[in-house]
Amino acid sequence: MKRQMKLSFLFAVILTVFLSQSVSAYSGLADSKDYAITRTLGMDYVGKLDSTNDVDWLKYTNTYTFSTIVNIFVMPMNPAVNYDIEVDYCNTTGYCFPVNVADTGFGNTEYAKAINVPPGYTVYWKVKGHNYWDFGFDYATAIHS
Ligand SMILES: [Ca+2]
Ligand SMILES: [Ca+2]
Repeated sequence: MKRQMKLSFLFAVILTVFLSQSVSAYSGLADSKDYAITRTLGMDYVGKLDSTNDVDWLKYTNTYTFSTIVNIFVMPMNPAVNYDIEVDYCNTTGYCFPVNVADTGFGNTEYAKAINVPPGYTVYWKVKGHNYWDFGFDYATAIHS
């Protein structure tokens, strides 16, 4: 019994630490492309959509002198929610076009795969709810080479 209590306390601490990473996520944060959160390749970003109209924009610019192939994903932190990513791929003159991303359903990770990013190009991606009720939970997203 004592051991069980200890474990659940530990779990609560871990959960609190985990959830506190997303305190900066709210409607008004990164709601448009102009205010997209700049990301580098690698580390996950944890955010939250807190209303039906809330979206979060993120972006990555290839600052290398060579092209890089990237993958972008969004993973909902709750199996009851369906989050989507929409990708906008922009060249050095600011001309952008969308990249189709297939929906993978409730609770599943969604991927934009094998996007070739030449030097100076910027990839924007928007995290949004799939349905009007898909919000209220954290997500993790990242861009990886
Ligand atoms: Ca937002
Ligand atoms: Ca989805």
